[in-house]
Amino acid sequence: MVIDERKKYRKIMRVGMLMVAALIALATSEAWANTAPYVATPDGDGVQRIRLVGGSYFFEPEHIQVKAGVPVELVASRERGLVPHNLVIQSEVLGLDIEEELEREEKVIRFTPQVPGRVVFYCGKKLWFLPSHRNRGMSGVLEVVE
Ligand SMILES: [Cu+2]
Repeated sequence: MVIDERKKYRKIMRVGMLMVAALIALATSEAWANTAPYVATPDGDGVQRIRLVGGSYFFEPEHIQVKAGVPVELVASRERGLVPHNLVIQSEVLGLDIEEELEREEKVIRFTPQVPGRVVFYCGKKLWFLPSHRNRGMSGVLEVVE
């Protein structure tokens, strides 16, 4: 009897561990991993201007490539709907500390990355116990090249 209980306990633990592993895999899967980048080309005034739209639960484009040392303007907005979204881009290396609410109206976010590198941008919204928007796929990557 005691042995049966132990077996049952071990089985429950194994299933539990598998579920935790699956959740971790889900949480760390980023959709942009294999996408071709949207390569910004400077406008006439030398600014790399990129229109970025956030929605439930995506960013378009989700992989952006810009040149280091050239000013960037993200013209950011969110799609129609009631769900609030924001844009978070934080990287000490790239000198970026951006956290902006996304509105229906376009908002211009300006910065000039000085060094090459990569940073994941994402929506920082989360409702109650539901998975965060980031974990639901609302993330992308900003790649800064020489
Ligand atoms: Cu969001």
